[in-house]
Amino acid sequence: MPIDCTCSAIAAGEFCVYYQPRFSMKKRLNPCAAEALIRWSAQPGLSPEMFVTEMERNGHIEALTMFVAESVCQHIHNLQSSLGISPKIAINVPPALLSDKGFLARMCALIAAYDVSPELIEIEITESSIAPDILALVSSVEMLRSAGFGVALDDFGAGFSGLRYLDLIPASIIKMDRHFVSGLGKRKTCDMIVASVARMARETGMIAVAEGVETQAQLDYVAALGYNEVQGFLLGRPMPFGQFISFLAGYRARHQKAGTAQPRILLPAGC
Ligand code: G
Ligand code: MN
Repeated sequence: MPIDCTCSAIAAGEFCVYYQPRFSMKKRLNPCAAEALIRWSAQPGLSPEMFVTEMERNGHIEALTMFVAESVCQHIHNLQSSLGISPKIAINVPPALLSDKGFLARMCALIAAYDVSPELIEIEITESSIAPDILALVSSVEMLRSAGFGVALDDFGAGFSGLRYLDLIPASIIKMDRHFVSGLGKRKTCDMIVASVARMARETGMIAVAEGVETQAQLDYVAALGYNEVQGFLLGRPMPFGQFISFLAGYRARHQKAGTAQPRILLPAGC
């Protein structure tokens, strides 16, 4: 890659974090969480897939991930103090970094510095690269869960992990890859896979999230299968933090006007 994907670009403030909301099926599609997504503001033409892959290769992914984690903690702190809102936010972490013993300590130091509860942070295990040591990964996930963090199997069904991860890793959330969601009603295999994952999640007590929901038909389909939450362009695109604040504030204003009950995570008592 001709562009210099290194820590100096992070230090120069060239990156920012966008947020894509996730919605609860049970609670009339209330926003219940969001995924933090890195964007290279100084290189808008470069897709995150391209530079994240390059940084996983050149060893700068740890710095990038910790930049996202710190931004997320800062933003949660900001939302708590300015709006009284405590959103649950997911961070994408490659398995090699997650397996590193120091990762948990760094996450604990960050949440302590910004006074953020671990229950508000969800670690998504990405499937873009293979786990170098599955047992080390399992042990890291166990420690993260014991410390109170949520852990998600991201892009489930795509990439490197699949059923072996499901068997071994004590995750709390499973995110059905958007490839299979996009094939719903079109390909029998997608219908079967998306249905089986809903069932596996239910039977193992995991939260099932359908990713990449772009149409009402897909939303209806995953709702009928019992998915707990949805994420996708139909309901919300990734947005900069400023817009995310307005989205949450606007949602709260509409909600209060309607005089309905307070939703679960975003609007704690007293807001
Ligand atoms: O792999 P992961 O699920 O973390 O990827 C998130 C990426 O998926 C983001 O870049 C986001 O823009 C993209 N994305 C989110 N929702 C949708 C969707 O409904 N359709 C498509 N095609 N992409 C989506
Ligand atoms: Mn993800």
